[in-house]
Amino acid sequence: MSDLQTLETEILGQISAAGDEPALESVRVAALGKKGSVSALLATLGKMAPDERKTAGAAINALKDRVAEALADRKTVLKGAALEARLAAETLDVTLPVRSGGPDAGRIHPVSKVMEELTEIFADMGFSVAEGPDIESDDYNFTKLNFPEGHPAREMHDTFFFNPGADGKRKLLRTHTSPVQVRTMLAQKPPIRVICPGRTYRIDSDATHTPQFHQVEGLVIDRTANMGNLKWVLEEFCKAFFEVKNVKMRFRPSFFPFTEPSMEVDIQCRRQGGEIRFGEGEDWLEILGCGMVHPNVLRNCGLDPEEFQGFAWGMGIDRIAMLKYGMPDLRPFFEADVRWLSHYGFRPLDFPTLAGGLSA
Ligand code: 2U9
Repeated sequence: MSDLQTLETEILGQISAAGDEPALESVRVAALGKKGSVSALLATLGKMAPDERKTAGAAINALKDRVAEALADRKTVLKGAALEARLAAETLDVTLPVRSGGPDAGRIHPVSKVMEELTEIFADMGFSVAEGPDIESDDYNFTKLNFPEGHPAREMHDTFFFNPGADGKRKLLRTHTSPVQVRTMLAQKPPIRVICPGRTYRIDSDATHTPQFHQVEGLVIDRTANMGNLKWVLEEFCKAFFEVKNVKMRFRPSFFPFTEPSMEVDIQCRRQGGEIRFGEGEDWLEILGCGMVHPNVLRNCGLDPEEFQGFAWGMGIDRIAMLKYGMPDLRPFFEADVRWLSHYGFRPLDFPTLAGGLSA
């Protein structure tokens, strides 16, 4: 056997013995690489006489081609085998039952759930959500809302004040979300249709009050917004939120500095053995306050009351969550007890939609 044949047999043997792609690559480098055995043979051609170079050159190049072809064939085989092995190793039994725990173990807090529900209901009526800071100025929380300096209504709010800053002014924790509407009116022109859900703070603590609580307020400003529109919006909201076909509402005169006239609103209910049902019965339950925006507030927020008018309302989210989901005590809302949350919380992927049912 010539030297060339011996070399070819040797290399082809190594190629078929290579068990994986890295081993095959080593064989390729040893034969066809810069310092490989076949490349070394090709390098001898330059020193040969022209006749000898012609025959030897043809033979060595043919050897090189056969080696390259054998390498390519083996590579295809090895690639296929590697894929088969991976597919076999990575098979999943899709018929196995879903594991408990994991992301499904967490629960959405009823306050978050009710905020999602409110947003869904009011978004459907054309409202957008506005947000603002929890730390506010006295001006936005009180003065612009028609609470005169030194007015007892400021004290009624039991405000958490910060120490005065370099300018001598005291910042505070907002006592209602109304400063968000003030900011909205200062930043955008009517028509305005916003709801403002968020955290609020008052120095108050008993079975039905916590120092930090949640409110949602709403504001509509345009040229004609009136009490009839206000009544419709609130009735539609109550029907959608409590998931009843009809609900009777009662509007009683009241007082807030920022609205005139002002009203408190009760909804019809039936109390039965510790349970409350809405949309039926002879009892009444107060759920919100509302009114037409006071002309002074419009003026303070850069709007001419001769040109624009509007209505606003406010309600406690914690309270309506307790009513809707039958939670008797407010304090556990803020205690982060997983046992309470696993009982009253909601599954993370059950998003409330009007079409699919809010609390389904
Ligand atoms: C602007 C103008 C008017 C917001 C309103 C109420 C009535 C109200 C309370 C209900 C229960 C707060 O959580 S609660 O104690 N709120 O009764 N809120 S009208 O009126 C506004 C707000 C902003 C610029």
